[in-house]
Amino acid sequence: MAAPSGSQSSSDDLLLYHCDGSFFSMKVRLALAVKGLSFKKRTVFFPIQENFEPWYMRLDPAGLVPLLVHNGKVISESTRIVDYVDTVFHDRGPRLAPPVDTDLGRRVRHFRDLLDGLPVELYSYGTIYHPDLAKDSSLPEILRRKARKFLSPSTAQRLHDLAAMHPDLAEAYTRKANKVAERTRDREDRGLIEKLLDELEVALDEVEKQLGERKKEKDASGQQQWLCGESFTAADVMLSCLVHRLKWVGLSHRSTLKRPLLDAYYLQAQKFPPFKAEVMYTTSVPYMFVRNLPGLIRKTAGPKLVVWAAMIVTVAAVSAVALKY
Ligand SMILES: N[C@@H](CCC(=O)N[C@@H](CS)C(=O)NCC(=O)O)C(=O)O
Repeated sequence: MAAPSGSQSSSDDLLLYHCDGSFFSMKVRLALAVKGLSFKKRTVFFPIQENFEPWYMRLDPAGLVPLLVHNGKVISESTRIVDYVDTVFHDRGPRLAPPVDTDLGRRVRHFRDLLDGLPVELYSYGTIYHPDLAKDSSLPEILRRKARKFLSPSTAQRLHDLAAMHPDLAEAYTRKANKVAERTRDREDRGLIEKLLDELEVALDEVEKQLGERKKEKDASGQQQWLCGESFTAADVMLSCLVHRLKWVGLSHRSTLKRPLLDAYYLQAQKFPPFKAEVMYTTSVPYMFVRNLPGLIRKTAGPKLVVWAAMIVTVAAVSAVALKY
């Protein structure tokens, strides 16, 4: 989609390396959609640890998604990406991070910092390692198993092997191997996860209080409100994705079930078209399965297998139709 006239930058050259179910990827997809920017997506397949491949580590030595490439410029870190597109495409869509010399801007900055500082990854993996901390998780057991494997000692070993095979990336691989080992320790530490969940609740209590202010404004003006005001901002990018993630991993009893305004906020987000498209659908398990399977087969078994599979499905479909009539 070409930028409308008057726009200084075209979004045509935006390429997002992402993964459907990744929390930080969904933040960026949502921000891009709210800004109304068109972008190409390239899935980085976690089940086969594609983010460890040398071509990807050369793009991002941390080996993480999301990663945005705009006109050849590589930007990592979800919050930086959101700020980047908000600044470069300041004339497209709403301002996600309004200037901090306004009340709205200061509020957005405060809540965004508060929520950005939460260790979301440890909530997800903490409940995968300690399933009894979760209730009614929507995460299928197969994904939990995959996630546990992702952090097994064999993963750290694989990274050390890759460091030996690719001397130019040795430092990056070794750093990543150490990080995997450190994260595994944190995730296994039940006491730490429980403490982090208690701290999460303190932050959500502050959010609930702020939503109370918005409710008063809505009652007075009749205008729909988000976390900081009438417009959907960077603070909402983070909050809506966070609440969705907490529900996904079975932590609603620590979040929306205890906080009616947060619950109403989540219902409102679910009706917001960019959220529906880039967060809800893309994290539904059937969608992820159908969308990612062909790419995964192509990557692991080669293009020939995909052609054969397509031919078999076509022949089967034609035969089924022919036999019926
Ligand atoms: N601080 C980074 C975190 C990115 C991150 O942790 N991404 C996860 C997926 S949600 C990832 O790439 N994990 C793969 C790995 O740790 O090897 C951001 O905000 O973008």
